[in-house]
Amino acid sequence: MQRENLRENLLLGMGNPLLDISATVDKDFLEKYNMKENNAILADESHKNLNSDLIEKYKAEFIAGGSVQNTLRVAQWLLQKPKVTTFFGCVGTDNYSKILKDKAQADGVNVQYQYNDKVLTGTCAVLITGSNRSLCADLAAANCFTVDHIRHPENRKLIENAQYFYVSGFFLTVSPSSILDVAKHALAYNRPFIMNLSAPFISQLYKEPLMQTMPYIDVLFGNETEADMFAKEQSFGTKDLKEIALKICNLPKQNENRPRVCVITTGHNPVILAREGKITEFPVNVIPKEKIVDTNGAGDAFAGGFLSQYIQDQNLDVCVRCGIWTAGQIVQRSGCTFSGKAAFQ
Ligand code: 26A
Repeated sequence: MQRENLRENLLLGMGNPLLDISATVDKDFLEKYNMKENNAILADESHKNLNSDLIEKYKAEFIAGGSVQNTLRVAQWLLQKPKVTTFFGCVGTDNYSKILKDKAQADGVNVQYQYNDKVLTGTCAVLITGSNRSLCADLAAANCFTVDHIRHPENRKLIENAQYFYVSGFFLTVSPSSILDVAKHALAYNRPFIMNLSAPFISQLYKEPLMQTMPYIDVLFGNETEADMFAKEQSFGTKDLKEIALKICNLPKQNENRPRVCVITTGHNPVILAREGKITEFPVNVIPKEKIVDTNGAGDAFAGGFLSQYIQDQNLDVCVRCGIWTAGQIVQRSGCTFSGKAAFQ
């Protein structure tokens, strides 16, 4: 690994800090809450008893979560140098936010939360069935993030000092104006702006802010169901993931000097990388079923592995290979967790 070009605050991420409440459940339980395997949704009135049900009936575990925060924690694990990444997101002043902050800081992330003393820290119900996971986020305080946070002089300095920016599609549900602010800053300084499609419902229900942001996106991650929904909503007229990836690269772009890269993961099938009209496929080292604990955080870990190399100027093949290796590690543990020293070569 190259280390010389690593410094503090190289990568700045924004997202929803959430504490995951995770348990293995049966399929009836999923149905009770109208949830589908391998989906991610926002909680509504019908989910108000979901967390307590998980805690009381299924001995749920509490694990640090939130998609972008997971990605940054994982990147820190690979980088082995504290505070290369900085995280912005909004939490409450309760015990859950203390747990989240302690975990992220222990993993090396420079955590700069916005605090809201009226709303509780967000949670995410994680329902594991076999090797699948279904997520239901109750954003609570995470939804209270405001653009004031990124305008605060101390945080502005961090933005100006960062070289790479990463935001989840999930964050489009919270503060599209903060996303656009950061994206425009990245463009003005010719710095990479990286996003994730995050979940099918983002392309469907948050199409307008997503497409407003698209011209600024230099690197876009997604999985097969997210890419499929995006293509459908954009009337691409194809279900072929390679064609979809190429079409995403060709959507209008502000910074024409930096061709858009689109990376689509497809579970244990090869990862698709599209750039400059070209597709490369990367086989996945398939983890045997008996070794898989849960796939919660696999996509976040892929992004974390990829970014840990991307911010060291490694070529895209190395970035994708590291993403694959990292996701393979995280699926062998509960939630987006890891231990020991990362051994990616
Ligand atoms: C807005 N939504 C739905 C969300 C999320 C989310 N993170 C941010 N916003 N829904 C689920 N997650 C997180 O995704 C991780 C797994 O990829 C969960 O907290 C979980 O840790």
